[in-house]
Amino acid sequence: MTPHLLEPFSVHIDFESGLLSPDPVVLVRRLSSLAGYFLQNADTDSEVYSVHEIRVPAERDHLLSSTTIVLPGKVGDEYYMTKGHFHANRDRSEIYLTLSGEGLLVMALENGTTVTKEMRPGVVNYVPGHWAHRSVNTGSEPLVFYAVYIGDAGYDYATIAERGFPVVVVDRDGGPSVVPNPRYLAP
Ligand code: PAN
Ligand code: ZN
Repeated sequence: MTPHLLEPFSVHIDFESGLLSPDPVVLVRRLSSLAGYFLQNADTDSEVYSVHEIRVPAERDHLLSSTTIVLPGKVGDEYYMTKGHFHANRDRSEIYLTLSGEGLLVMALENGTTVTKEMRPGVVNYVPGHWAHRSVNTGSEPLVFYAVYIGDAGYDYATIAERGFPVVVVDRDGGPSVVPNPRYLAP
C-alpha cells in the first residue's frame, strides 16, 4: 500500500503536564475500564491515566506518538498503572521518554521473562519488539512520558487481560516493590 504523503507538522508538548497543543485525540482510562487489571477491586471510578495521541495514519512508514499521563494513586497496595499490551505486530519496537514524575516500566516476554526499568525525567526506555509493556506510577506526582512507535504496531490487549503480567508493583513500607503476580497465568 502506498503510504499517505503528509504535510510536515509540529506539535508542542508541555513536559510538566504532558498536554499537547493543538490537543489531539485523548483517551481516558478510569478504574471502571480497568476492572480485573488490579488484584483488588476498586470502590471508586477515578481516572487512572490518559493518552494524548498525535494522529498520523497507522501505517508501517509512519511513526505514531503520544504522551501518557499516569496519575498517582493505588488500588489496595498496587500502584496506578496502564493496562499494558503486546504489539499486535509482535516485532514492532517502541521508545519511551519520561518527561516528569517517576515510575517503573515492566516488560515481559510471552514465556514469562520479565525486565523492569526505572522511568524518570530524561530517561529513554527502549522497548524491543516481542516485549509486553506496562508503565506504573510509583511516585506522588503524575508520571508523564512520550512514546514513539512504528505506525502499524497495533495493540494486543487480550493476552495481558487473560494472563496478567508475571509481576506486580506494590507499595511495601512506603516504597515500590516488584513481586510475583499471584494471578499470573503462565503460558
Ligand atoms: C503507549 C500506551 C499508553 C497506554 O502509547 O498505549 O501508554 O498504555 P496501554 O495502551 O497499555 O493502555 C504504547 O505503548 N503504545 O504502543
Ligand atoms: Zn506499545
